[in-house]
Amino acid sequence: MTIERTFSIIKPDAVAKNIIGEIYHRFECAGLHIIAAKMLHLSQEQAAGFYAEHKGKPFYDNLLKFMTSGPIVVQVLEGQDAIRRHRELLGSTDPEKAQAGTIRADHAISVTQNAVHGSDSAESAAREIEFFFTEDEICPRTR
Ligand code: DAT
Ligand code: MG
Repeated sequence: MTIERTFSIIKPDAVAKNIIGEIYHRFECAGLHIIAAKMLHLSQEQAAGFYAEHKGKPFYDNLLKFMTSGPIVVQVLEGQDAIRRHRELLGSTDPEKAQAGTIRADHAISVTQNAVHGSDSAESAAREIEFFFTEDEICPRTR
C-alpha cells in the first residue's frame, strides 16, 4: 500500500451541527493525518468550479445552494490507502444507504445535506487539493 493524499470537506450542515472535531477524530482514529486545513465560505463561482462535473444534473442547483449556504472546512488528509479509506469512513452518498457507523449514516440530514465530501480517485484528489490549497499551505508530516 502506498501513502496517498486525499481531499476532504466538512460541509455546511456538519459545521452548523458543531461536529468538526467529531469528524476529525474519526480521521485521526483511522490513521489519516490532517496535513492542511482551513475554514471558508464558498462563493457561487467557487462552488460551480468545484462541482463542474455535475453541471446539468437535476440536483446541481440545490447542491450549489447548499454548499454556499454556510461555512465549510476543507482539509488534505494523508495516510496509507487514504483515498479509499476516507471514502469508507464517509459512507454512501445517500445516508439511507450508508453503512452503519459511517459519518453519513450517523450525521447526514439528506442526500444533499450529507455532511462530508471525499475525493473518489487519485485524479480527483490531485485536482481537488490544487483547487483549494497552494503547495506552501500543505505541511508535510514530521516523522
Ligand atoms: P459523493 O459526494 O458521494 O462523491 P457525488 O459525487 O455523486 O457523490 O455527488 C456530489 C454531491 O452531489 C453529493 O455529495 C450530494 C449531491 N448529490 C449527488 N447525487 C444526488 C441526488 N441524487 N440527489 C441530491 N443530491 C445529490
Ligand atoms: Mg463525488
